[in-house]
Amino acid sequence: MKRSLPGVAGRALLLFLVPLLAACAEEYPQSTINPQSDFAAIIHSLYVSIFWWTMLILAVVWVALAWVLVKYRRKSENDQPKQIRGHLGLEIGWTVGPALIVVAIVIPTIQAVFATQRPISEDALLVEVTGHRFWWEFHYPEYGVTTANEIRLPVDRPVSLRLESADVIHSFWVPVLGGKRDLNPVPAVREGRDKKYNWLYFTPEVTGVFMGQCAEFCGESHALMAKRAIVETEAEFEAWIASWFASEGAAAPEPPEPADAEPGDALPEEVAEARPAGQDEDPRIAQGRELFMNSTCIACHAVQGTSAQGAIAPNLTLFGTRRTLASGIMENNEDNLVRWIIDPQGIKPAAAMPGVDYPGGNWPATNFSEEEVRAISAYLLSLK
Ligand code: HEC
Ligand SMILES: [Cu+2]
Repeated sequence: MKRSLPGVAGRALLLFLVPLLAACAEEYPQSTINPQSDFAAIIHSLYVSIFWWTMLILAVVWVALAWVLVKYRRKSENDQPKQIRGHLGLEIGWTVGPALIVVAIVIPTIQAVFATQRPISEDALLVEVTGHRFWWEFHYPEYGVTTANEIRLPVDRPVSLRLESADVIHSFWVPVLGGKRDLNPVPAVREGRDKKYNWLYFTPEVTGVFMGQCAEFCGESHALMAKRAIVETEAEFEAWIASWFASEGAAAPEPPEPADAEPGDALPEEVAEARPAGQDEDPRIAQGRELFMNSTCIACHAVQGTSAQGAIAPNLTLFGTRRTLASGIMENNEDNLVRWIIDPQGIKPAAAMPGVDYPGGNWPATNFSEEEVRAISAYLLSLK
């Protein structure tokens, strides 16, 4: 196949423009030089200071090089500068010089490692993060809340992420907040020993929606394993927790209390107010709920306060409030959701979910008609 020159030039231009324009994306790009947490700020200032020191070294080297080039340039046919073999001073100089530079880099680096590794305050919000092929699970033991793919964090409260994988190694990375840190499968340990987790500690300092993704190759759809961190005010966060329990009805079970908490002090008061049943009159939603609750969906997915209590796939409580679908790879709207339920593996190769006409995750094809899928989508989007 012959390619015309303009075609090639066009492609080259595109190759150049795509990253350039991607940098102008509306959402915060996945930039490590735009720190929004204490962790990211420590890394960033280390990076900036080392950058300027290396610029200084670069300037010194270039000036010396220019000086040598001019001073020792060839002036005539058989002109040769003085030849030297073995110069102790020079050799010590170019060994000790770089060694000192390495030391100068190592000291602040080690300081930054310790500063970002130390467990933060006692009142840190604990989130247990589990990586799955190819999605993220976020469990808040303090509240008994579980969600997926969009981690919500209150601004200015230290967080402590406990990282674990359900299968292969993944890596948590929301560049503006910090990371990346691996999520490893955590092997069982003998009685009385503590499991060894990886931890990530930081305090988000700015509200906003921040992009992240898996940063350790984990299989076919690794590149489609994104996520969002939603940093919001304390009040918004508390309201989210409350609506999580109020979402589907009165059947909300008590969340497990942490062993050392006073009974009842973990939850905001609104939790008790369940949403009145039957407030949605759209028949499509009712039909969708019926289909969802009577199909294999609930073998894998959970919706708080309903009989759907599957725990091996994303928890779909408050799904209608999610901005994104399928671990942050597309906007959460009805069309995308319908496409996803019909053909998850077409969108995400090797996703462990069945489509309407093929099996997945050890469950058979769901065999829904498009109209049924639309009803299910309407139901899921009504979960707010
Ligand atoms: C075998 C278990 C399984 C079954 C059955 C199943 N799913 Fe899933 N589902 C998954 C997994 C695993 C994912 C995550 C896929 C990924 O992102 O890699 C998922 C993702 C989703 C998502 C996106 C969640 C998010 O956080 O963005 C929706 C919505 C969904 N499934 C709906 C359904 C519906 C509706 C049904 C029934 C028709 C269903 N699923 C049946 C396993 C299952
Ligand atoms: Cu991954």
